[in-house]
Amino acid sequence: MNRHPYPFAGGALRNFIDGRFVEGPTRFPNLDPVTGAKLADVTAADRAMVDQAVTAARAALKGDWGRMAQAERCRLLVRVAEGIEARFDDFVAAEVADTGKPLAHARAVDIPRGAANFRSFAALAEARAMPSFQTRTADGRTAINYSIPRPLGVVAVISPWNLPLLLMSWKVAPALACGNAIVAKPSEETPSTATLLAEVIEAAGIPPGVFNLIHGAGANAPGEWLVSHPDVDAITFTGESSTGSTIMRAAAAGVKPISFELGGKNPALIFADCDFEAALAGTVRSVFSNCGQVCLCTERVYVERPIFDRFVAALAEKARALSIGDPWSGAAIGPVISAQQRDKVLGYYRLAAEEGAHFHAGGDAPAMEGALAGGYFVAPTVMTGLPETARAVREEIFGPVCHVAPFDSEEQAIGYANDSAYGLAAAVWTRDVSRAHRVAGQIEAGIVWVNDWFLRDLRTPFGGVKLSGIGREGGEHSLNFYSEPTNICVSF
Ligand code: NAD
Ligand code: 6OD
Repeated sequence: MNRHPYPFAGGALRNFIDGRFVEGPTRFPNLDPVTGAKLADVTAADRAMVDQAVTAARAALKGDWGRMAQAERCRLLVRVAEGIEARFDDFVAAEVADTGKPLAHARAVDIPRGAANFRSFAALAEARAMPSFQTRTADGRTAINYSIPRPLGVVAVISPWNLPLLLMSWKVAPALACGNAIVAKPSEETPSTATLLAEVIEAAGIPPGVFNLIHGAGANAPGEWLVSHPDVDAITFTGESSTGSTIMRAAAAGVKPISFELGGKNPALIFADCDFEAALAGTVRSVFSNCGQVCLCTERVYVERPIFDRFVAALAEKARALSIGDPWSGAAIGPVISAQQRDKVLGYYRLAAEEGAHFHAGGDAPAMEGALAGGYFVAPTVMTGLPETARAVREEIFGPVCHVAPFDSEEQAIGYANDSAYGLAAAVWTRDVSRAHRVAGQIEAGIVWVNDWFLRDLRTPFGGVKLSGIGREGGEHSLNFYSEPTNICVSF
């Protein structure tokens, strides 16, 4: 496919505050993970700009946005979806440039979901009805009870780099649909689609101050200044569990509502009665999609012993066959996001080797040629032989890698799946319907896929247990988080 130009090539990305694009006082480079070359400068917000963004959001709540009919708000959100679709190629080029992700992934998942998030939450919010009912007390008084949803106020949205537009819009869309005003901070690694989103939001006619965007890093930087800002009413965050823990401390000071979608160390349980080819293809997808950089990716594969050797051999063969390279050339595996992430993943490969892993595929960095030699590539990796106590089996690596281990009973498989500090997602592969329900119901995770992976319906609850998060978003769960109901009890 012809390379569509990166929309900010050679320029400087700006913050979006109170309806205006403004430069920050300092700059940092936005690097292309495919080559390591600079794509553009990003101008970072300083503390005063974070204040201005929060002030603008507060003011917007008191202006047209606060008075707007729900139907009109939802109409504007549909215009945002249309705006993303109208600039589809720009969004794809920006997402691919920032992340190096496979072009097919950006075209089929990231950008369509960015638009779908706005459409879906506009429709859900417009159709929302809260129950009302009549009450009669023991002493004979009667009342009608109804509830009205109010926005939370100013919502801080902090998002990561792996699915930048998808994950930012997953929070921005329902928060706007519920009438909030937003200050959003994308990952410093992926500022581009967030900036395009600000352009689209402005063009859609959403009033100034309703959506503000600040650029910069997290700790001791705009992220931290935003989540600790006293005039922010709620925080919604997607990222690492350790960052969630830090942000929770900031939220605790103001007893603020939080919604956290955090890390995972997700298992796949593959029973001997599965459809082998489907389980294999599904596991290849769940381990290697987006170079393993989806929080839902499988990093622990447990295979019932009768098919263990065959499955490992087939998975390793598929891993070795994955094409690695430039996303615009159609490669299935791109680089990881940064030099730091590459070093982290390679560090886990070395650690796994020290812990006794046997590598069936990968385990190192592939030799890349020409401009790609400066990119952040790691090899798709399949390993076996580690004890369940190994750090490479217990800690989230967030790269194109899995460890495969055998199991001998349903009980043992469930035990392995649940023996984790995380609880985000799991996949179960079996043809036995009773077993599928029995096993899925015992797995400690926010979502369990049976005979599939990453099949999404935006109405379902999405989130994690244990270190993987707090709360649920999706459908009514998002509407419930991004609004506060007031119960009104009218005696008659
Ligand atoms: P990260 O936690 O390093 O950064 C996420 C965001 O938080 C960035 O915008 C960053 O600048 C900001 N940040 C960092 N420190 C901060 C602080 N002290 N205060 C405020 N903001 C701060 O995560 P990442 O490396 O960008 O993303 C990868 C991680 O995200 C993985 O652990 C992955 O599993 C997780 N993730 C989870 C989900 C989910 O839905 N559960 C989805 C995607 C990614
Ligand atoms: O599909 C979603 O709604 C979602 N939040 C996916 C998260 C993927 C994590 O990287």
